Amino acid sequence: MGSRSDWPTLREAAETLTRLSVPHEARVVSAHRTPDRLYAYASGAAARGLKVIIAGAGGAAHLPGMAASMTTLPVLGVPVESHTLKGLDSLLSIVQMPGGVPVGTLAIGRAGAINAALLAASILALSDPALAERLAAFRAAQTAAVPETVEDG
Ligand code: RP5
Repeated sequence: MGSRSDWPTLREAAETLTRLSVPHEARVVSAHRTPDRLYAYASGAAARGLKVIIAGAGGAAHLPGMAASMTTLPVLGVPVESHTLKGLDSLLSIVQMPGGVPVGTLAIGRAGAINAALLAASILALSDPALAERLAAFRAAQTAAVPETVEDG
């Protein structure tokens, strides 16, 4: 994430990965305040064994795109809701990548963070049958938890 202030949003991704028993790490890496850290993190990610990067940032959210420019790992971008523009700035900063350097962009805020984790799990599950089973169980439990009427639950 681009700042510790992004953690309330990105924590949703971390918690979702924990629920699915997907090993992960959380780091603060700012495209603007810590560019050298960003370079080291993104360019070294594959060699460290990372498989997917979830990059969340707000405002002038250059973190996901810059990370994607330095790795061919899948990069999933989460637009953090900004106070001034409600995350529309973050969304547009992340989604409008030039052709050739992809960032899979999720929804603004909590839903985007959760879905980034689920999408990362789906990618990893392609080569991890046990994770695929856990993911299917997660979705089945989610479906079962939806009440059919407003009186239920
Ligand atoms: C972005 O600026 C961060 O991703 C964060 O969403 C936003 C504000 O950062 P702080 O000023 O709260 O550290 O780089």
